[in-house]
Amino acid sequence: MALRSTDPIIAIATAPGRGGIGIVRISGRTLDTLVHALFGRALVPREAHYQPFKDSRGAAIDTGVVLYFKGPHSYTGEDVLELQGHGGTAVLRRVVERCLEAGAALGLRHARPGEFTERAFLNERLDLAQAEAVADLIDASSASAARSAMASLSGAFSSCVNALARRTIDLRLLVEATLDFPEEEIDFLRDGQVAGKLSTIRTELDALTGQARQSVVLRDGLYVVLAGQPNVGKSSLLNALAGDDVAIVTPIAGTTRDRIVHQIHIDGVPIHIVDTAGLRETHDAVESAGIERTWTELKKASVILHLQDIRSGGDTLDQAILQRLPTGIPVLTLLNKVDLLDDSSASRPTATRETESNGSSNAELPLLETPPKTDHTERSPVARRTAGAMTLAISAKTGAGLDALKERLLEIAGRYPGMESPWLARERHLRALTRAGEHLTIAAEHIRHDDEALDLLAEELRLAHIELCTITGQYTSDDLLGEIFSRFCIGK
Ligand SMILES: Nc1nc2c(ncn2[C@@H]2O[C@H](COP(=O)(O)OP(=O)(O)OP(=O)(O)O)[C@@H](O)[C@H]2O)c(=O)[nH]1
Ligand SMILES: [Mg+2]
Repeated sequence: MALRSTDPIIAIATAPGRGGIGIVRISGRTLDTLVHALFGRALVPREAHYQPFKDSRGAAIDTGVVLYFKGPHSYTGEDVLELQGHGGTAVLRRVVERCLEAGAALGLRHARPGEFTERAFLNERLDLAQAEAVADLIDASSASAARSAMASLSGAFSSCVNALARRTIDLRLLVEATLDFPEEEIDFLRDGQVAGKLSTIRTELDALTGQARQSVVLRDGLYVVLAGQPNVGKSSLLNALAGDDVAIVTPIAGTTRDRIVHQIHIDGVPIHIVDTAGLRETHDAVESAGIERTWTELKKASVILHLQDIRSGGDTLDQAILQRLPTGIPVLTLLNKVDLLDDSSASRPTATRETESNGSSNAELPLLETPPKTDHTERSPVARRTAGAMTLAISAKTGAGLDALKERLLEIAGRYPGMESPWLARERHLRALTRAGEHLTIAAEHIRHDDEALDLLAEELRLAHIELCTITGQYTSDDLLGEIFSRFCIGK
């Protein structure tokens, strides 16, 4: 892909469909001749010109406002022309066609997705993290995500990364200068200066990584997968959390076959709830295919909700499911249908007759950290799996326990009330920060072991520095750029 081509480019910048205003945007090294061809005169940069947009025979296609920005004082750093007309698909297409015709001699062509922002990056109007924030701002689905994306776009995240990169450079200079005087190496390491500086960088990097991790959850959300035997109420829970009839619910075991994903927000945190086919032995080919998908989804989960029927929870099938769940992913055991508990279990602290009879749908049921001593839960695999495991009694039907469930999900997301990520980071940034941290760990080992490996220490610092630079795009391959910008919408 000719990523760095400098042909002038054009695209409709507004969303497809009908709208009050539609904007066609053009960017190129120099657009003065195109301006002349289109409007028969020069346009004063940064002034609004009310203009007819005419076809080649002089007939009006539309009338609107034209803005001309001379590079480098523009979004892309090149000359940028914006034609703001009426927001109809056909009229905007005609404007684009007319511009392509008038700009044919210049080589004007349709822009690829993200190509305007890519040019802004290549012309150093934005660094890479800021360019990514443009897409994140457009994609932000909650007010807090939009605020954080805006902070990243204005450079808040980049400046944290740059500050860290500068400190790393200082340390590299110190270490590399000493490389020239090998006899002083050991003293140099022993005087603690390097260790001190390294540990300061480490502390800052860890803080930044923690914030980035928080921010990735804010941006990408939690991937919460519902799993359990057929008929335990997975689809009912999805519907209850979504507040909508998203999935089909029937008393027939094996209702859900395909995976169903629905996004909700809890306290501004996006949560993707994934409903899956119930897990059991089956000879039905379609159901088996569904069950295969369930296991695939479970591997991708950030949290697994293991649903069980509270009346039979923890039976051998539940145990077998629990054994097969992927390790390293937090599992919440949900004992569903608490509304169906009969009188004999009225001693349960979590589900009483009153809860059901007064119809309260938001009755708060406490977390069952210690399983109550009843037949139902003695068999349930409460807290047998991991230290992080938790059990909660809920009713997808009445809504009991769902507030506690939401709270728990927010805790797992690492979020507490009022907390907001100061900027928006992506998984890519988090990976780079983590890798930088790994290089610093190895660097610290070299110092600690006093192994005269100053050159190895220098190399680890260099690698950590490069990782930081990939975030802002100072060291970035064309492949990565292609991948990042291709995910933008056209016209941005
Ligand atoms: N009383 C009561 N019934 C429930 C509750 N949750 C689900 N049900 C009923 O249980 C039956 C099965 O519910 P589903 O939500 O379809 O169960 P599922 O786990 O998605 O089942 P499959 O898709 O077959 O795996 C339906 O008749 C629901 O109305 C609950 O909390 N209380
Ligand atoms: Mg279902």
